[in-house]
Amino acid sequence: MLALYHFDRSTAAQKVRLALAEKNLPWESRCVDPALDKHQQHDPEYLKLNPRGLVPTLVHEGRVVRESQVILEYLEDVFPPRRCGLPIRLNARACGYGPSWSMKVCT
Ligand SMILES: N[C@@H](CCC(=O)N[C@@H](CS)C(=O)NCC(=O)O)C(=O)O
Repeated sequence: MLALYHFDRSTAAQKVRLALAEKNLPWESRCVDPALDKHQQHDPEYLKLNPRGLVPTLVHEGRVVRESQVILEYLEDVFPPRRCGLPIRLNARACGYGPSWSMKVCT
């Protein structure tokens, strides 16, 4: 299970939520409320996960991943994008990348 420590207004956490949604991955929300009267990002329990007291933090199968960019790379490695059956080069050509058939014929 993936657990994401985050709060709604955090743009760094938003990137991670978008990646989770794009990959259609189920995840548990662990809200870290930074409100002035709460400061949950400085709770001793949370600081054990993220000593800098920042969100987001992802926990997956006991692994703690910090820094939004690192989390995005982790998700890409562990849950790579699904590809359809075609080889990658064929896929790319079908999308209009690479030399097209007509260009090959004309040159
Ligand atoms: N480089 C970090 C930045 C994380 C960051 O600055 N998070 C902010 C929210 S966007 C935060 O936790 N702020 C709480 C605080 O400063 O106490 C990342 O991308 O994960």
